[in-house]
Amino acid sequence: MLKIVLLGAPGSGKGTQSEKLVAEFGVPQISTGDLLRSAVANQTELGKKAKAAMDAGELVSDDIVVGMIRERLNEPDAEKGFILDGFPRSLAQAEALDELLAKLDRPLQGVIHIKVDNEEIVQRLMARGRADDNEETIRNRLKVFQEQTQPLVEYYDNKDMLSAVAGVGDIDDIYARIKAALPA
Ligand code: B4P
Repeated sequence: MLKIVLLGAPGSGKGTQSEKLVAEFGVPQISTGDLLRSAVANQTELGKKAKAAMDAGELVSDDIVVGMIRERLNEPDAEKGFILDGFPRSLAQAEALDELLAKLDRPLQGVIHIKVDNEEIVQRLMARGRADDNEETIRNRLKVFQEQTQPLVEYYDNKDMLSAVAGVGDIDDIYARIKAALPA
């Protein structure tokens, strides 16, 4: 039963590698980015609140995102495990996750940090061209990552839960590195 977090800057390949893990391990990918984009597309109240932050490359409020994750982790398919993709993204979210998983008695096994340098990220995301993939927003997302998400590297390292993987090069090679880094 795989219960992991994929941590990495925007465009580091979290979504790409999650799909491969889902196909091999049969546990759901839980992507806060996907959940938020779906809420925006469906014009739900939550989506309306999230849209401006997403368009600007800022984080959506912890309350909204943690509430979404609480609901998703309570769905039956998450009982067999999960790959958290893009969550947590702040210390407050990491602490909320610890609390949620303790209540569910489903402790996290480990955190994989996919490392890619900023210039490669800007190139990849400009090539993808999603609504929030323009240069100004990408640079802001990288700044937000540095300020709010990077502290999680130390947070999980202190808990001895962190493995770093080089995220540049062939997608299958990166996947092999991730598999080698998975918690036993
Ligand atoms: P996300 O959807 O998480 O977007 P992302 O960080 O860009 O990651 P994504 O998974 O899409 O990129 P990937 O690396 O797979 O978040 C979007 C926004 O939602 C945030 O800015 C924020 O506003 C909000 N949000 C989400 N979660 C939140 C939270 N927890 N709290 C608050 N707000 C939150 O892929 C990128 C591209 O690289 C793809 O085109 C892919 O094909 C390519 N690629 C992948 N691997 C490659 C490789 N090895 N070589 C070359 N290209 C590669």
